Amino acid sequence: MALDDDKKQNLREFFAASPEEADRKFFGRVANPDRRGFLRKTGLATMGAMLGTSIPFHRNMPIGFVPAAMAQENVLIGKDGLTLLNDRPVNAETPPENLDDAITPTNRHFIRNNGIPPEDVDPATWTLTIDGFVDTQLELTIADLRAQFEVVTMALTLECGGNGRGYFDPPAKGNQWTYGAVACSEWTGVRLKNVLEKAGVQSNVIYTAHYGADTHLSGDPDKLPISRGVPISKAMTDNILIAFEMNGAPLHPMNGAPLRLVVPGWPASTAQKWLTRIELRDQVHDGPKMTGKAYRVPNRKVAPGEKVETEDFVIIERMPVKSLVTFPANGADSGMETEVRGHAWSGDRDVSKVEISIDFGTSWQTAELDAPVNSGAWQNWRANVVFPQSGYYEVWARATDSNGDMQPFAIDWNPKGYLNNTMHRVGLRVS
Ligand SMILES: Nc1nc2c(c(=O)[nH]1)N[C@H]1C(S)=C(S)[C@@H](COP(=O)(O)O)O[C@H]1N2
Ligand SMILES: [Mo]
Repeated sequence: MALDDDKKQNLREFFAASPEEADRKFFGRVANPDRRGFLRKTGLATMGAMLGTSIPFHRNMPIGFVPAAMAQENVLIGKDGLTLLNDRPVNAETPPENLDDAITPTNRHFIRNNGIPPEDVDPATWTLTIDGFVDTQLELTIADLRAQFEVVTMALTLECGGNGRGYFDPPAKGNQWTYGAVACSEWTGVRLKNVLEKAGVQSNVIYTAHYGADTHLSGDPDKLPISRGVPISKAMTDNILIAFEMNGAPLHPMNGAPLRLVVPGWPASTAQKWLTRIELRDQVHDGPKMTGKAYRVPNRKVAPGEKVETEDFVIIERMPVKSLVTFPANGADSGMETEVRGHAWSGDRDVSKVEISIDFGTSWQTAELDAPVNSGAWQNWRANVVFPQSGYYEVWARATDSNGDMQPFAIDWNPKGYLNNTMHRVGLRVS
């Protein structure tokens, strides 16, 4: 791409401020009645020059639209193939093309810390307490977990509730995640359900509360960075693990070593790292980041920028249907024919269909879609795509789940920037 980073930034700002005006001024595009853009010859030439090629389906491009290859976020600091968004606490995501593996390698698993991770953890003496409304309080070492419960290995998808926040307009405060706060590694551990059954869940229990050993950014030992929980019905599902291995090795320190919860399908904030205690409660948990507006969305559709009262927010439960194109990379060169592939997932549901468009959503081709390797794992898909002539194309992917929910084209705005499951667009120069 001939475009330098400053120009990319300006273009983004220009389009963000006034998409239609930017489109008209920058590219000479005017809207047709169907909201598709009509690119005048000079505009077409400008866009083509910036992309280094022509755009065969330019008549289908929606108005107010930056080609995805130009809109790519600036990569801040590369770190094991991750993009660092914040260093205190550490937050880093994985560019989509580095998530191409069916099982995410540990060095490509995103990191989302709310506080300061514990140091010098000793797996041999680490204990997990199960208490609250239980028949028998348990104190378990990792050796106890291995000895007393069935040890299972499962591929499980974790996605931060704020993944995609970077594309909200007006913007939402917080880490500006783009696409890569999602991963599906292989986790080994014991089922949360089996451990809770052993403790004996009392009949008044409605919610869990999870506690970890990380410390609050302020350094105040009486404050917790985050403590979330799930309804007891969710906690008793088969695919939630108390995990001590990640991809066949001890957990990575940033991903919760030596012990963590893995809760697929729900905001990964429920998947407590550096896990020390699970409490069973007779009321909804009220720990840090459970209350207020954290990990909550309005109980109704709201207009972009609309102010919503705290009491109108509800706790996010399952994550919505979503997919990612992991090959080719956005901005790549391609031959006239290519395999396009990626992953798709939908919290507590299966994905039933993934479709690909190369003509800005006018026609769709169905991809080959694998079943999940186990419940809670993302599904891999691939399609062979043939381009009719050389030029600039966008590959769009959209998944539909077993309930018929399909990924939208535009963001359903919410004040905290959660649950962005819009279609992933990848720009390609084909020749
Ligand atoms: N103890 C603890 N657990 C935590 C967090 C944290 O800050 N502290 N962050 C949560 C959030 S918001 C997410 S998205 C996931 C991220 O898991 P990862 O860092 O292994 O990718 O961990 C969750 N568990
Ligand atoms: Mo998160």
